[in-house]
Amino acid sequence: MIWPELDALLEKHSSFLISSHRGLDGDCIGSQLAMYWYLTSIGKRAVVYNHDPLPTKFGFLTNAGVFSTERPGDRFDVLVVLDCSNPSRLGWERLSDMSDTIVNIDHHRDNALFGALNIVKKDGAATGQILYDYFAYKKLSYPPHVAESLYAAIMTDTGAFRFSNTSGVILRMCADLCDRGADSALIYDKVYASFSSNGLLLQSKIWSTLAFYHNGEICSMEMPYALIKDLGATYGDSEGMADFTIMGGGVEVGMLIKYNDKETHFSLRSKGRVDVGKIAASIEGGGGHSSAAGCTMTIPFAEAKAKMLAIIEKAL
Ligand SMILES: [Mn+2]
Repeated sequence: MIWPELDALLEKHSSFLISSHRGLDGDCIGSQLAMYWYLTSIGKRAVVYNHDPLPTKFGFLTNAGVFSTERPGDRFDVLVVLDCSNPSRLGWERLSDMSDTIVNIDHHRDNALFGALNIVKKDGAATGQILYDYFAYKKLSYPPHVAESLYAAIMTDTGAFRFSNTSGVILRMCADLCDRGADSALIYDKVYASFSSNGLLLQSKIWSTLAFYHNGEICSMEMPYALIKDLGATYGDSEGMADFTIMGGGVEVGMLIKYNDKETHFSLRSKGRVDVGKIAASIEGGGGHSSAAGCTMTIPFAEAKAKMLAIIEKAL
């Protein structure tokens, strides 16, 4: 049981820096807020710092204002890294300048176990699930806004309870979070149904690139990063589009390709036959889950796309 170790470490120290991966998603946001609440509730100093900003659609969450992209100038006793398989995914460097001790809490199976304490539940649906279990172990009674953060974390990493990582355990957990005050309809509405008109316009442009390969088993969509700014949209508006690439019957693998002159990023999705986590991990810096993963190639778009198509076709 690793919880007593975590207890001891959190008790012993007084200042904590909380951070997560680039391209903030619901799980990393909700988990950071839950950890921030817990640490401050036991009288600790906690600061939340991420390379990328909080997507505006998550601004409704209580304490959303603690998210900062400004690197703190001081040191912390402990760096708590949540939902992040590898320090390189933080997007910021010189971790040892910030703290000597790292606590690593995550559910990615390719987690590099880079912490002094590693709490990695590889079969977990979300990092929010791990924190839920910790709070349950502590028999904590927490306010509705913390239940809301944990619910948002688990909801987004299960694709609103549609992905195969959704289970009875997860649904019972989320039922309990609703009993504790999480408003499931409101959270769904804020996260999935609150796009700006510019955001929807961006999505329509991405949809217009829809293409199929390999007898319809591979589906792709594309977006030059510059399009976001051109349309007055935000990065968050393109988040979630990758999930649409496996909506077609007969499609096995989907990819959303985002690119600029220097690099080409792939958000990969699979219905199960192909392990896209393995494909992503075969590219340096890439990784993820068997059904959803990501990687970046530092080569131009057309070349990168052809290369990825060949890799997927081989896996099929
Ligand atoms: Mn996650």
